[in-house]
Amino acid sequence: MGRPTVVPYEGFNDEDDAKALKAAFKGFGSDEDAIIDIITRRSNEQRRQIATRFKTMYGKIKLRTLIKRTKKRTERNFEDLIIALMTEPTEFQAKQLHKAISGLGTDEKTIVEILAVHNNEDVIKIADEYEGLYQTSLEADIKGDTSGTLKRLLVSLSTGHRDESDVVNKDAAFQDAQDLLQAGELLFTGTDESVFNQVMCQRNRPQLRLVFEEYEKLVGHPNRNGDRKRILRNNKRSAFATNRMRKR
Ligand SMILES: [Ca+2]
Repeated sequence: MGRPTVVPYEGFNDEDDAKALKAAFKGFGSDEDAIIDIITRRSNEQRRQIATRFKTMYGKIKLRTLIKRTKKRTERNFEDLIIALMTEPTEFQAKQLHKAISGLGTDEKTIVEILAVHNNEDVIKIADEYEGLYQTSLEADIKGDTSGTLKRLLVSLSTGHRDESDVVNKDAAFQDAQDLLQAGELLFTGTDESVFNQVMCQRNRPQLRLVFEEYEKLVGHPNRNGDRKRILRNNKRSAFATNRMRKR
C-alpha cells in the first residue's frame, strides 16, 4: 500500500493536537476516527512536533505506542474489508478463522466473533470450506489452539451446536449481566474476556438481548464505565459483520 503524501496542515497547533489525541485515547476504547483524522492529515514534521509536545504535556504516556496500535488495527480492518468484498463470504470466514488459529497464540476475539455471529447452518458451511481449503478440520484446529472452557464452547459452536431456540430466562439473564459487570469491574485493565466469551457463545440470540437489557439496567446510565461501551462495541462489531453477510 502506497503512503500518501501529506502536506503540512494549515493552522497547525501542536498543543491542540496533543490535547485532542489525549482525549481521543481516553477511556476504554479509543475514538479512532479522531485519531486517524489527526495523524493522517499532519505532515511528518508536524507529527514529530505533536509527539514532542505530547511528551512534555503528559509525560509517561507513549504517544507512539498508542498510535501504532491504532494504526495497525485500522489498516488491518481496511485490508479485511477489501478482501471481504472480493471473496465469497464462506471462504472469507474460513480464511479468517485459519488466520486467527494459525497465528502465534490464539486470536480468541476473531474466533468467537465469527462463530458467534453465524447460525449453525452457516457455521457448518464455513467448517466444510475450511476443511476443503486446509485439509484439516476446523474442530481439530480449534481444539489444538484453544484451552479451558473456551475450548469446549468453541468446539461446540464450530460443529454447529449453538442454542438456536427462542427460550429465554430472565433470572439467568440477570445473573449473566451481573457476572459481566463484575468481570468488568474487577479487572481494571479491561473486561474479563472469558466471561464475555462464555455468554456470547452459550446463550441464544433472544437471551443475549435480554442479558444486555439487564446489563443496562444494572449499569444505570450510559458511560458509567467503559465496560458497557466495550460490550456495545462488541455488539456493534457483530452486527456489522452480520449485516455485511446479509447484504451479499
Ligand atoms: Ca494459534
